[in-house]
Amino acid sequence: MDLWFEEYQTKDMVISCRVLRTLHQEKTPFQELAVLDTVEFGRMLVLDDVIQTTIKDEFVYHEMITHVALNTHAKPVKVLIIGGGDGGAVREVVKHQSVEKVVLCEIDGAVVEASKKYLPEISCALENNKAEIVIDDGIKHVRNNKNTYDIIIIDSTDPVGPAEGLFSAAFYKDIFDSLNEEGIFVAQTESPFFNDSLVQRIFKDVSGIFPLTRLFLANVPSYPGGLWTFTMGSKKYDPLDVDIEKIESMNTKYYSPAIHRSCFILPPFVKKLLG
Ligand code: AAT
Repeated sequence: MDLWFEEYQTKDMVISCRVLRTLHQEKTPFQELAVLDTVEFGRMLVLDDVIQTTIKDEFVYHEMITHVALNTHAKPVKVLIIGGGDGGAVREVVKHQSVEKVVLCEIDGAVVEASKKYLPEISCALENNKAEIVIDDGIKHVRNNKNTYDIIIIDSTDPVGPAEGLFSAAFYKDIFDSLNEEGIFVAQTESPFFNDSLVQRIFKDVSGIFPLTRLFLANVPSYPGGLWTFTMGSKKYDPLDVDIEKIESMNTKYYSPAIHRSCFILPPFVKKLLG
């Protein structure tokens, strides 16, 4: 018998993938967690029936949510990741020589445990000696750590449940205060097709708080519509001023110096959202 996983990407649109095996399923205090082995995407982490990451395309998302910001900063030393319990963003951050410490603040310890067990390719750096794992709400963590980080990465679930507050203007203000004076933050900010008003609202909120706001794009096939936005707020550095000739090779599969530049080239329909 064929088993199919279905995700309602919107209330009127479904993506469906053939499943070879359900490797893990549990109800955590925060969400319903599953790890599936699928034909097209390989192993897949699913939270509340929404695909979070897959072996096939995780590299696009994890390279883009990290390297664009880290290579924009002159010398990132202390990095915070909020969410991202799978460890994919940590794996990319520790590739940077200058980084001395990366704190992963994930609300749900079960995501970390399941990723360590079933997704070793993604979670491999969670044991790295630069990495510190904090199981807590990211909102609380930034409030308690002012003027601390060079880079803050918001690798969060969609804006429902525990992640809802991670998309608010009040939270972006707390992020601003948790960064030191040359700090940069970057967040995954959903689809420009299916979450256009959210993308627009976030860009406006961040622009009201940070001197410089930029949006960039990448293609993540397992997310709704594929095309995905990331929003960056920066106190000093502009990603477009980076001398891309000087970017060190990081052994990446999607990110490259040319992509560092081209990901900021936006189609007119996206540009229009930003006003
Ligand atoms: N690396 C890609 C995977 C994710 S998972 C996002 C993580 O954010 C989840 O493990 C969830 O438990 C965690 N999270 C949610 N709310 C909070 C919070 N308030 N504080 C800390 N962690 C939190 C991202 C997938 C993006 C999917 C897009 N459709």
